[in-house]
Amino acid sequence: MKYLSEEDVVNYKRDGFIFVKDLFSPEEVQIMLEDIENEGGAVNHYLNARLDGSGRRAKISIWHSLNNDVWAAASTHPRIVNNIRILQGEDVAFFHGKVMLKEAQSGGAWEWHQDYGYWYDQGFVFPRMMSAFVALDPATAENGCLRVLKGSHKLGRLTHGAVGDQTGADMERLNQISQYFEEVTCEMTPGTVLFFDSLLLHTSAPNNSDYHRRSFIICFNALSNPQFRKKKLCSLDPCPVGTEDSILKFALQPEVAGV
Ligand SMILES: O=C(O)CCC(=O)C(=O)O
Repeated sequence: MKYLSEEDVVNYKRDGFIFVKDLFSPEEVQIMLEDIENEGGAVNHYLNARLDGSGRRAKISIWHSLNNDVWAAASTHPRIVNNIRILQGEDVAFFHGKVMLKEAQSGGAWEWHQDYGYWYDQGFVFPRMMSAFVALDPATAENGCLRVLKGSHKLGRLTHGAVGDQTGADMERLNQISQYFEEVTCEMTPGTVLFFDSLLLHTSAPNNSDYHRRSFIICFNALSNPQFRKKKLCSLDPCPVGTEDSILKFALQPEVAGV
């Protein structure tokens, strides 16, 4: 079990994010990657793309319910849900899951934004929301890993507007304020998880490398946070908590895997 300590919570509240290295094992990551590569899997079913500011396609597969698949197993995994509860300081509901397919030589950028820049417009009253970013491939500066402004969650919500098909923070304001924050390049090994606050400013560059940068992001809302718009509706129920071996149950049988 990898549960965060009180000191980790203090650091998270100071910085707006925290890394947990190897939260998922190589076997668990492999099962998630196999599902991405399965043409009949959930990722292909929900696949979509959002143009970035320069017209490149940032591929995303997103869903708002827990289904009977490896992604639900990862979303409700005790190492995810219990750490989210520890950091949020209360029980949470599952909001959505999304696989980000930043493919070699083609994956588009994600513009600077706060997740609450999107979610404010979906009617969430407070920014009591957060995410777990699971690296599935090595994430490096070269293949467009996440970059965050450490401590920027303390700014409160910035004004956001449309950038391509995405929602981006007001760049004039961002250019003025970025000097007050350290920019952290979030290089991550597969299985490492970045927990981050919905007000943390973050971005990622396009992938011009020869290596995919795929990841799974799971988003949660605090149970004390009402939503007044029925748009991208979030469940009001506590997120279920699965078992330690829940992902491993989705391993392909050797005959299906062609072994
Ligand atoms: O996957 C990325 O590079 C960025 C994703 C992101 O910023 C988001 O989903 O809020």
